[in-house]
Amino acid sequence: MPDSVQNASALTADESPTTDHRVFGPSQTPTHPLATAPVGTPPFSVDGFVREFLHELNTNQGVALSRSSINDQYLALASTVRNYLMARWLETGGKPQENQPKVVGYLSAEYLLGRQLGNALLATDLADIAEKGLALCGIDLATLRNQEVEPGLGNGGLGRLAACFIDSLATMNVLCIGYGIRYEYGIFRQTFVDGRQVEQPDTWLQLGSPWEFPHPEASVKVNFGGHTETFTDADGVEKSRWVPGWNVLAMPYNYMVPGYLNGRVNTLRLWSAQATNAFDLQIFNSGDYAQAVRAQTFAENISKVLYPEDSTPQGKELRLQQQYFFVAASLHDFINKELEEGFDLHRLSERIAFQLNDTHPVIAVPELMRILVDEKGYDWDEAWDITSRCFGYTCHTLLPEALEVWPTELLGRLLPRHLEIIYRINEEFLAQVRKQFPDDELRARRMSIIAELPERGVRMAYLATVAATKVNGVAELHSQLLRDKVLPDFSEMYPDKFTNVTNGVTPRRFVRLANPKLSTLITDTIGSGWVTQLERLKELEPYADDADFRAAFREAKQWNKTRLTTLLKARDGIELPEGHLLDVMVKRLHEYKRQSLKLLHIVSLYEQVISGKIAASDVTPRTVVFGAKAAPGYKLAKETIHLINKVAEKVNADERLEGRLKVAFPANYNVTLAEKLIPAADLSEQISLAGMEASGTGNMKFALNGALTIGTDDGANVEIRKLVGDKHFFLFGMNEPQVAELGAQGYIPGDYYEKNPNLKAAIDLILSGYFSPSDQHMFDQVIYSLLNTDRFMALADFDSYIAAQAKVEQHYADQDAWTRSAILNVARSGYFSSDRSMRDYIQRIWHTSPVL
Ligand code: 26V
Repeated sequence: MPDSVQNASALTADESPTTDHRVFGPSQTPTHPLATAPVGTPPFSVDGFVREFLHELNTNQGVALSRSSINDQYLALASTVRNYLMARWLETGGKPQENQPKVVGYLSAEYLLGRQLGNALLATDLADIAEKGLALCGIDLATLRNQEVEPGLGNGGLGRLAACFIDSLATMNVLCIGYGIRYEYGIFRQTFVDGRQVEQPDTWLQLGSPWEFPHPEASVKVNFGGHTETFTDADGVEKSRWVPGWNVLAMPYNYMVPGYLNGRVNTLRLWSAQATNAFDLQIFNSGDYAQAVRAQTFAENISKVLYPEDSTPQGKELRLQQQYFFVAASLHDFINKELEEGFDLHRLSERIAFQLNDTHPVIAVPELMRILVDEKGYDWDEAWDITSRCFGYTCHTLLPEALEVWPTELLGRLLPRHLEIIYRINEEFLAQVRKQFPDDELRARRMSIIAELPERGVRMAYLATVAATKVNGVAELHSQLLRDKVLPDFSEMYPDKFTNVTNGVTPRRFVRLANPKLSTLITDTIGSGWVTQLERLKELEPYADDADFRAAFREAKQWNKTRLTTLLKARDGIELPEGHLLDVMVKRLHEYKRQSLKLLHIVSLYEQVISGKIAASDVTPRTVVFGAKAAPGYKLAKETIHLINKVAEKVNADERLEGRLKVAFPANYNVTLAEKLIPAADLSEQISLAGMEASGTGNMKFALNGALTIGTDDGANVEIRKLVGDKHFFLFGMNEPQVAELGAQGYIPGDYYEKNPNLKAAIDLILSGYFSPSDQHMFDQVIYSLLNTDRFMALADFDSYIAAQAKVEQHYADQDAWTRSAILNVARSGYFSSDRSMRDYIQRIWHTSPVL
């Protein structure tokens, strides 16, 4: 227990309920309620909560309640909840011990956490008490929740997955340290100006950051640059060592990762870059003061901003700096701080399983080799034996342009010793290839970790695959394609290395918190255990045939729609009409995800009405909601956003539609908005070209919240459809083999345009400048890329997509049938809990066990 909590000093809180106006008087040396609280039960009475809250308001914010701002109140509430979590955190984080269970070291450049307060209140069961206590102070809990700016330290699915995984591990009592980067600016805030995306910096730290604990004393020095030199050691062996050129400090900020109602609190450790002291700065400058200050800025740049470019990962020096920065700090931290002194590193894999979240942290492999060989004096084979037991590698994409290849020129300049080590790993690996596959030099070249073209570079996915104990894809189809198409030579050489772990999402945040009404209905029907045993949702199946349950289910959906309507009105000035089918497509904007296909559906419907081909009254009342950020440098994606907004403008204003078709595109889609949008949705759009979306996780969140999916046979859609059943899922489009075949045949998008009059009319309407009166050619790029290349075959799937949408409308017309399907989607999606994903990782990859 920290002194500051135990020996709280006398304070004045006006409007406090006590007569002596003291929260803690000197005569009352308070025993902090946390000291005696049984694990997992809230320690506070409402009165106790009020005391704690006012105490925090007074001591941390230095204000009286009467003068406090909403931000003060939010920060005080956060500290109050945090203090409760802290007691267990300190325990969990105790001194390293012998025979401690194995820890998961999740290495991820991104954590898309979402707001913390709601989750912390849920994990501690303090929500009711807090609400009542705050009400006594005249404060509305919901207002304080809305004060929180979410930490958006990730781009999309990959970052959110990391956040779901650490939530599940804490809930399952598995020790885990999440390692990552504390970006000062997370994913940009998206605004629209004339329908165009404009990026604003994400200043998430500006109003205070009550969930983090900086530990400057535990900072770690991270070296860069310089050169290597050879020397002869005491035994006469020639060795290489790194003489770095410059360094920065990595300062850890710890975040609590609370398990759900189990008292466990794991740690997320995010590193922030600081300049080292003046002496170190002199290594790369000549002692000139102004230059030294500039150097400080240079150092701090490393954790300044999250790369929003998930479109062109290659060639960014700062990005490689970020990767090495957090990986070096994390390995150092685990080996030197988390292990007991004198620990025999031969046994490292008994204590840690490092999971590489995509290739971003793969530089950890040569870094561990460097530590073992250069710093600890192990010989190469011993070091490789240790290293190759410590890592698992998860691949999250199949797109060739998304696989990181670092130019050797850059890697060698930034990390010269690591490049040497990588060359040696490659040499030994290729020797093994040649031994196992003699007289197959082409194979050895194909498998080389070093690419020769277009320039010499290190293929990080190959390095990871060679080093890892297990390599996994993130859905069955993706794992199969990874084996058969991306890494076929490797899967032939190491058939047992490859496995699948289908992604999952945390039911705490994405059902229990995001959908309180549905959660209550579920708990009232099957009891409360489902939040940690999501497969128990199966018990809802029989209720799909119960008219009362269906009515209650529809009521919950309606409540979510009303909540969304209120939010979008206040947040974006968007009016959602009542009684519409809510059709939602939210995800990053990428060509492969095919927002353009959804757009063509909308334009086609619209065109058919305004040209009189169909009557407005034939259109099923529908509102399409988009949410999508485009990478700032991804021109076509940004043009697509612009086009969606322009189409929305026209469609929404056109009375010929009689209000039956609306398009909404709230800006800045993020976790916070997802939590309101997904529970309200009727229809989930998962329409990527088959074989392109590794898994998707939004698809799972929608199904769990009772939206039906219209989707291709891609990623985890395949598994969702299998589980919920074909009758309750709208499948369309080519499957992956058909895509491959059409590609091999030579795909000509123009043929589809010519053959389908509705498609042609929709495209022609855009080309006519109808949506861009000021410039007829405004959207030529978007359209010509579809007509000329259409790399992701949107036109080829158009017909089938429209037919599937017709089935959606038919089904939706029978509200009972639709609700039945929605309930079955919920009941049959329990598999997609990230708790299940974690069990799979634990059993097949990490071999860890829960602690008690
Ligand atoms: C995607 C693309 C697409 C085209 C251009 C280059 C590029 C570069 C990076 C990426 C994203 C790669 C990593 C990623 O975020 N993957 C996502 O991981 C999620 C969690 O496993 C998964 O659900 C998504 O399907 C997958 O796209």
